[in-house]
Amino acid sequence: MKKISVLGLGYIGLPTACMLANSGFEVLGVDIDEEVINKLNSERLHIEEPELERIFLNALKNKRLKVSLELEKSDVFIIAVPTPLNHHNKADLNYVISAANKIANKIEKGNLVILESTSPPGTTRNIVGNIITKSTGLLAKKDYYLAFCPERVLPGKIVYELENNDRIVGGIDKKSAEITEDIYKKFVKGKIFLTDLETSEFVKLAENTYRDINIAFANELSLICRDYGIDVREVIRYANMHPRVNILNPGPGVGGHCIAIDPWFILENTGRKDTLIEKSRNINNSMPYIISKLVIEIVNKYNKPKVTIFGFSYKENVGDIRESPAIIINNELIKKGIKVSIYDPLVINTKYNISELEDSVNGSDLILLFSGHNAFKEIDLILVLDLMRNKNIFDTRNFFNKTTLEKLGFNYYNI
Ligand code: SAJ
Repeated sequence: MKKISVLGLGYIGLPTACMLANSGFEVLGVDIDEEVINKLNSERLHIEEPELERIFLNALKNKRLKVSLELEKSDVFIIAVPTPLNHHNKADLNYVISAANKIANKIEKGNLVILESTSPPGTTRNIVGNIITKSTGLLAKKDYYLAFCPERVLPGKIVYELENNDRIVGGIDKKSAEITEDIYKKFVKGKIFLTDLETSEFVKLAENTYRDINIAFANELSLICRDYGIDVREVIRYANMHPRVNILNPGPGVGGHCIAIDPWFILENTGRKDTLIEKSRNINNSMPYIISKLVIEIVNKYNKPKVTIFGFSYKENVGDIRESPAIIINNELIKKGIKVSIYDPLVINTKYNISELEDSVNGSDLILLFSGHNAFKEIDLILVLDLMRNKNIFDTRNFFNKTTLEKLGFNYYNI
């Protein structure tokens, strides 16, 4: 039986560690955050994700999963740490570097090192590989195996997609890719494709960049449709009936720690200027400012206006507010002296002004629907209408039915 260490117990590392443990491996999960380790050791999760608790408790019950602040000798090391964006739109690889150094202290001949964290092309070979060689003298290919195996799972469906999505494995050589495949195929029901390191790193970035550009196109269409007085949602709905057209949805901006970041990683080592990728990023980044401006235009006519944001997370049905464009909207409105209250039952432990439903809408002049959580379908809109001072609703996701809301007495706005 192989011993696998997973470095980084966040949204990807923890579910992956649980999956591996439930597939029969002896797994050590390692994290630098003492609070995370303490929580997990007392059988509590530090992140919310459907099905995660079930597989975590199962892994503990089977006594296959241990978590610790300290890394141990292992047959396989999987790096699943964050790769955030720095202020110059470059990858901050400090967590990867630190994980590689830890592995360098424990690695032995014949071990396998896998990077899962989304990274600019070349990171596995030039950062992880070089750190290990420099500090141990061990050479990838000759003395140990090295691979990149990107996660491709959707927050909100991580456990399901970990099991069911196809995987792309890049190896420094064929053998590295093959032994990585042997591990993942223990729990992955999708297909596993083998390629080289840089191709697999690039594939991951290309996927998220494709989505970002598609959303930017939808957002640009929404602005152009405004000029014409046409409903962009209807345009997209009809256009998508064409068998080779699939336009995504316009919205109040692209958030999260993947799609808003990865397009920059593609550009990182190229020096290319004036790219479609960068322009798309800029269009998506401009959306929360455009929405803020439209909202300000509506509420500015009121004395001491108040706006209520419904849904603060970066997208529907998750509690994650990392890179949420709602934060920008919140700040822009506050800058203009507008009072903002937030209703989001999924967001916990935040410094932002989150209230219960009734408090959040009491005396409000406008509801801004930012993320369309399923739970909002149950809201008693008549009660809400009653509590509001002015009955405006700005629906950035086409979440509500316009006719229904207008019949109830709302002034309905969208992008
Ligand atoms: N969004 C729109 N319009 C759309 C779809 C999304 O404005 O039509 C916005 C969302 O509201 C959100 C942002 O884009 O703010 C990103 O949401 P998402 O659901 O598109 O993606 P993520 O960031 O939650 O997950 C993505 C996924 N990548 C792809 O679908 C290609 C996931 O499979 C990746 O594993 C994940 O990034 C990751 O970790 O890289």
